[in-house]
Order: sequence, then structure tokens, then C-alpha cells
Amino acid sequence: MGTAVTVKTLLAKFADHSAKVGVVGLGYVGLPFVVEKAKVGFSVVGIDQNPKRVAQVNAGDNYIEDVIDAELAKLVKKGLISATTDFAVVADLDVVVICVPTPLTVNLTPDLSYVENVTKAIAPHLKRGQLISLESTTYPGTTEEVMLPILEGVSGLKVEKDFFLAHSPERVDPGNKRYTTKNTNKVVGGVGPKSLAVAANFYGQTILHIVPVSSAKAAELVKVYENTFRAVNIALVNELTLLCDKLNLSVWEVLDAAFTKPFGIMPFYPGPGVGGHCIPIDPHYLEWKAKQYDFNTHFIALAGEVNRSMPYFVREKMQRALNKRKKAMNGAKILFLGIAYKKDLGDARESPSIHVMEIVAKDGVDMTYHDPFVPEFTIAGQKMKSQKLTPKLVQAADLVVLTTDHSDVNYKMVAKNAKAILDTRNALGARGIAGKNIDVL
Ligand code: SAJ
Repeated sequence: MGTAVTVKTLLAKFADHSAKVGVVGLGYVGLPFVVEKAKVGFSVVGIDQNPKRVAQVNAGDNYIEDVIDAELAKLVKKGLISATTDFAVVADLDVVVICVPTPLTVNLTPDLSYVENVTKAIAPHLKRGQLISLESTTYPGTTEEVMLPILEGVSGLKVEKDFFLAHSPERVDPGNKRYTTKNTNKVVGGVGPKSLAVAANFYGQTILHIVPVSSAKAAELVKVYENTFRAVNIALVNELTLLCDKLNLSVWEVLDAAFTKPFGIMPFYPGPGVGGHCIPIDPHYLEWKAKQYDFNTHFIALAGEVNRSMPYFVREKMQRALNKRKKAMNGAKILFLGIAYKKDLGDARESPSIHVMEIVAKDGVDMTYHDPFVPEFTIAGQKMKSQKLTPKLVQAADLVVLTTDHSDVNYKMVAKNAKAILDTRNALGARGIAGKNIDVL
């Protein structure tokens, strides 16, 4: 079958939604994507290494906050969504979308093991006429330099002639109710023009606005730039916080006033550090790639340093707050409010709250926490459970440290009952709650 026929056949299957879609990686990106495609009638199979997740999907049990439970259950019941750990299903698919993690090693270098292992698992089942699309955030060049040689080498097929390969970065703002998979503009880049055309058409079936770019490499850089933009701007306000501490000025007052400028500025706020699976990680993929060209991405390196220094600044502010009350850190009863990496989510990955707790655990503090979204987690080998937020719990603490500004917390009660509070998010000030017992970053 010639390429033209292959492309025509594939586009026809996209148009009538008869294409069989596979999604590898059923996490915060993959599962919402599965549901979006199935909602318009595509038959979608999720492929995940975690048998528990596979079983949950096949039972219609949702575990991703941004997915609506009833929608998943209904689509599984209708037979439009299923899941498996077995990559042999790839042979029957028309499209395979890869949404696996791209973490960092402890030395802040890219860990592409998930992407490589998945590509190696797909390659033996690769068929003519298929589209493979990588959504994981990675350095420019991954799709073409890492995935393509494996796919062509193992299958003997040629990209653009026999199959199509693209990069379309995921753009998910966890917890954002306004921007979903469907209405978030989608950047798409192909390893060649046919791959771009096929991939853009596929994504365009369920996503309102497609942004085609000239190559997979360009698409990869677009995404890493987006997250670098955030990391650098968050680091800028964090650095300003450290300077305001020296100048004895309130960074919150300065920023609130600066953000009244009606143009040419964008609000970012200081915090106890930068968490999540993207901002503290993705920019270092670009930093690593740039070094291959003997190029130093100074802004990325500096932003990472500043952001990673914030938990240590929180520790210093804790020491000062206790010291004012003639208390040592060692043995001090500390109540942490908020463990998740950002507000109104239950995700504690890379959470700055946890970094702070790990640091001050070494000072011998006696920690408890309250987080309505994180019922339990393990820190420094100690399994902890979220405590019910009562006046008694607050009164028992020598210091309350507010590290995540969840919306649904009784901050008035906390301010009334706390001996001392260190508010690292200005959650109280933002609610007009003031008091001599309150310190901020
Ligand atoms: N943070 C600050 N100050 C700020 C903004 C964020 O300290 O002004 C902290 C947050 O508390 C959190 C961390 O930075 O710990 C990351 O928060 P985030 O909202 O910037 O990042 P994520 O990982 O929740 O989601 C981001 C998306 N966020 C937004 O665009 C608002 C976006 O960058 C990506 O689409 C997404 O990661 C991704 O998957 O790459």
C-alpha cells in the first residue's frame, strides 16, 4: 500500500472516529486524554505497566482528579475504554500516544528510561500506517534522535513512508477547571510533513485549536520553554523575597502593587519552593541538551538554585519565629498546614512542604500536619497522617507553618488559636487576616 493510500486510509479512520487509539501511561495526562478521545466515539485502549491502574480503569474506577468519575465509568461500560499491560495490542492500533514520565536523576540529568522502554515495547508491534505521538515533556531531539532509531531499527519500517512519528507536548494545568484537554491549544510537530499532517488531523478531532510547528524538535522546545518561563519567573519573585528580607520590606506588598500595572507584567508569587512534576524538572532537560552544544543556559541553572533554596529559607524563618519566643527548634511542636505541591490538589510530588519537613526533621522538631487533600504520607521514614484541624491541635503547636494555601481551611480559627504562625503563601494576608502572631516569607 503506497504512502498516499496509507495517509488517506488513516485520515478516513480519524474522520469517522473508527481509528483504534492506544494511550501509553495512564496518569494525569494519559487518562484525561483517553476519556476525551472515547467521548467522541474512538475506541481507546490504555497501556500501563501498573496492573493496579489497569484494573482500576477496566473497573471504571477513576483515580485522576481532573477526570470525571461517571464519564470514565460510562465509557468503560460502553466498551469504548479498556486497559492492559500487554503491548501486543499495539499491532491492532492505528495511533499510539505516549504519556509517560520524564523525571530527572538525582544529578538533575534527564531520565528517559520510561520513554526508551515504552518505545522498545512498541517497536516489535509497529505496523504500516500507524501514527506514534510522544506527549511527554523532554529535550528537543528526543523524538527524532531517541525514539525514531528504535522504531525503524526494530521494525524495518521507514518513517514518513510506512509510519508516522510526531511530538505533541501535553499542556495540563492540574486542577485548572477552565482549561481542559479539549480547549487547551495543542502544539504538534512531525518528524516529517506527512507525520505532521496526520498528527494534526488526529488531535484536531477532539481538540479545538491545533498549533502546527515545523518539526518534532520545535514542538519539544516549545513545551520546555513554557515551563522554563514559569520556573524563571517564580525564581525571580523568590529571589525578591530573599532581598526584601534584607531590606525589611514586605515582598507581598511590593508584588501586589507591581501587579497593578495594567500591561507588561504577569503575577507570580513567592513560596516555600517549587513542586510538581514539571516546573522543578523540565527546564533541566533543556539545560542538559544545551551543554551538548557547549552552551550554558544560565537562567535555568540560576532559577533552579533559587527555587531549591526556598525550603532552607523557610527553615531560617522558622528558627527566627521560635527564637522570638525563646524556643529552640529541637523539640518544638510544629503543625504544618498543607502538604500538596500547590493548592486545592492532592498531589504531593516534589512538594516543597515535604522538602521543608525533611530539612527540619534533622533539627529534631516534633511535626504534625493537616492537609484535607493528603490523608497520609511518609516522611524521613515516618508514616504520618493528616490531623483533624481543631483549636486544640492549633493551640498545642509552638509554631504553625502554612506551606500550601488550600482554599477550604478555617484560617480565622488558626489565626485565633495559634501561638505563632509562619505563612509562606500569604494565605492569611490575602484573606485580610492579620495578627502579631503571624510572620510571612
Ligand atoms: N508556584 C509558585 N509561585 C507561582 C506559581 C507557582 O511558587 O507564582 C509553585 C506552585 O506552588 C507549585 C509549583 O510552583 O509548587 C508549580 O506550579 P505550576 O502551577 O506552575 O505548575 P504545575 O506543575 O501545577 O502545572 C504546570 C502548568 N501550570 C500553569 O501553566 C499554571 C503548566 O506549566 C504546564 O502545562 C504543566 O505544569 C505541565 O504539565 O507541564
